[in-house]
Amino acid sequence: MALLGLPNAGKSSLLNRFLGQKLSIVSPRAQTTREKVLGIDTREGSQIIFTDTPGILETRYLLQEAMLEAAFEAMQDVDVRVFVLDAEDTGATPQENVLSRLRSDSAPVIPVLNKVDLASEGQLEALASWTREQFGTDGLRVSATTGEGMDTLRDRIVELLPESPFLYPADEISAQSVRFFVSELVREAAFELYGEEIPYSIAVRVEEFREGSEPLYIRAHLFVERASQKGIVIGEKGKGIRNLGQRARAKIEEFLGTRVFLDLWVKVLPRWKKDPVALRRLGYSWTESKG
Ligand SMILES: Nc1nc2c(ncn2[C@@H]2O[C@H](COP(=O)(O)OP(=O)(O)OP(=O)(O)O)[C@@H](O)[C@H]2O)c(=O)[nH]1
Ligand SMILES: [Mg+2]
Repeated sequence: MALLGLPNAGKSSLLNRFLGQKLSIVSPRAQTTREKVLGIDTREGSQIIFTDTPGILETRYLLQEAMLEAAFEAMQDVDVRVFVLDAEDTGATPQENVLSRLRSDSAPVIPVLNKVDLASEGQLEALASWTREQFGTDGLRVSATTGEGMDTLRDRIVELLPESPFLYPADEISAQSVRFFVSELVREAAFELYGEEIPYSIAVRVEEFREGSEPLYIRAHLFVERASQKGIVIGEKGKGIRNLGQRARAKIEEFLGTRVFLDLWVKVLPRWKKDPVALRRLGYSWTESKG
């Protein structure tokens, strides 16, 4: 199944809540997730493969094209689509072209009103009547924060999933690399520390991951678009990058359950968000015609 919706609706938070583990990065700011994040949940004889996706957005540069494509690709590939709405933001409904894609026959849609812990009854009713119009059913009320409604949502998903042999071993939680999650956690720390456009101009790539070392040695490059941004990230006397390193290290240690030495380097990769060659180097992909 795929978690789909506008940016900031709470898709990644829902994935983490389902898995009972922090897998996908979360921030109060929109457009945090840039790629699909896979989470595998096996229990009581069923296996759900959750796909978190980037928020569906209007694209202005190539990175966003890749993000949008990842979301649409997930929408196409899955058996069940969970369409997440931010219930406290009644205006946040997507445009008709997105809705018609969502409603297309290839997979059922479960509309979900997330953040019920923040929303008023009036907001919930307004959105429920909107989902009734669009999908013929009231949005399921859930909260990724309190866990409200999540069991019901899980049951609905399982009901709609087709019978199939397990695709992954029962003890596996994701199919993506540890390097990917490490780089994501560095990005999450950057969202917490830096304002304005900085987190959006940062890409992270793990360059070295020394298995067997104690503490585990990880070297990562943090790419920014301009020299001025490098200055901001590093900060006065290196204070910024030290803070970032500490925060990111704590997150990575929690994720890996082991002590980590995190070696962060800031590099300028001019206009990487718009440059097909740079984007590919950073692991983003999209169909060729847009590159
Ligand atoms: N109060 C409350 N806050 C929530 C809930 N779900 C998510 N949030 C908050 O909403 C913000 C966005 O959450 P994310 O999970 O990053 O949202 P997203 O849909 O993955 O966003 P993008 O990756 O940018 O598309 C974060 O600050 C979350 O803590 C909820 O049920 N209740
Ligand atoms: Mg997200």
